[in-house]
Amino acid sequence: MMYGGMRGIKALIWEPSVLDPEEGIRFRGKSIPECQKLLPKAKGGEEPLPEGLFWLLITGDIPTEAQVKAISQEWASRSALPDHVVKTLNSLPKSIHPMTQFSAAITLLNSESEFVKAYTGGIHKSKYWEPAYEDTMNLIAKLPVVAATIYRNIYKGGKGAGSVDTSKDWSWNFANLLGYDNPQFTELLRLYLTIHSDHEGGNVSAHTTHLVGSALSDPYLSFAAGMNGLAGPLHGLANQEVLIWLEKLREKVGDSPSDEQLKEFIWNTLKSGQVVPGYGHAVLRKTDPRYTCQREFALKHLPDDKLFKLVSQIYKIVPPVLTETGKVKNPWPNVDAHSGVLLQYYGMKEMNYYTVLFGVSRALGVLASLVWSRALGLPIERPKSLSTDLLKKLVGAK
Ligand code: CMX
Repeated sequence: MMYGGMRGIKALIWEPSVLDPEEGIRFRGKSIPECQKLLPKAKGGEEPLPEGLFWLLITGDIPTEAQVKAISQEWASRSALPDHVVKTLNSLPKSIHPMTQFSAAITLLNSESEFVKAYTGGIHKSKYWEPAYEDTMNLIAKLPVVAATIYRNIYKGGKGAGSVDTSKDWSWNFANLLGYDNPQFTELLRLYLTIHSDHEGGNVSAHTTHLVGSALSDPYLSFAAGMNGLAGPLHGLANQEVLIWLEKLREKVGDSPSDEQLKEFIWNTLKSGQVVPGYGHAVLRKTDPRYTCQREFALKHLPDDKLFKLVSQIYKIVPPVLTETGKVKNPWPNVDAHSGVLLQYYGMKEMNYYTVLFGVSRALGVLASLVWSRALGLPIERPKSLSTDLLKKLVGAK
């Protein structure tokens, strides 16, 4: 376990969600289809509002429509960015990866931290959770503005697109700031921001946020650290990598390859020592329900899209190939295998940006948990490590 990425070690307390290897994620005991059914929707919409999911993650209860509306208003009213963050973002070269910009802006936002102010002012430790909660609400409120500023700067010549409307929900405002006015894209964003929010505590972005927070670094610094982990290709960056891989595939074999051509391309990826992005998981042992619900969204809204058809064909071919390698523990697709296809369909073609959307969503889960960590008074995290020599002695190896 020590040499194998600590798989299976039960070592963390994480209240908002638990991941079952067969069934996938449950948010406070509720599956994704249950959340889609139970959580409040926007007027005329079918997908859950992420505000409602946040309420569920942090309190354990399904909110009413009025409670969700109150969160939407709260976040819209807290969304303004301080000047130094806007100026810094506007001065960064376009060549800097969107995730690097995202993490830098979040780090800089710690100038606003209520937790830092309270700690410096000598707050009693039993009250840590209160300023941690204020920072959480402020940070989540500001993330769409940060993310959209990065998007407009890098891809749209820095021209802004609308401002935050306090009568609208968080995803509507985010879509508007990004410059998208198709109501179906906004619905997709509501679903996307709901399902990427949390995946229990051991994944890299969640565990990092938790670890850094345990040193009483404020929620901004803790979450920025988590985002640097999300930016790795084996974690959140995989949604970008999937699209890059698909582009290479289309260049090589076109839009309608035969199953044999696909198989050969997949084997070539594996033989060149690379992973098939969007497939496999450290905990899951079945198709990720986050993949399935995005597939259902595609079947409903874009059943004839060429790229969706290709992704569906890949879904049939990759698992048996990965199984044939004899070493991949989970040959099934994860969330990242499907998200990019949907974004492409609605015109968001800039694949390098996709992980930022993942990051905005991930804030809901990891920050809900951070508030609980401070409320429970969890101590600084400090597991024990051993050298190989000591480990050999411990197990009596010669
Ligand atoms: N393609 C090729 N090889 C894969 C593979 C894939 N999709 N998934 C696992 N393997 C390989 C591993 O690299 C490992 O190989 P070595 O023994 O040569 O090192 C072997 O199979 C065993 O790995 P595992 O126990 O099945 O998987 P891990 O728990 O070590 O890793 C993960 C999990 C996700 C990193 C891995 O499946 C992977 O690299 N997938 C592709 C990247 C990806 O989609 N990541 C996103 C995950 C979801 C998310 O966090 O957003």
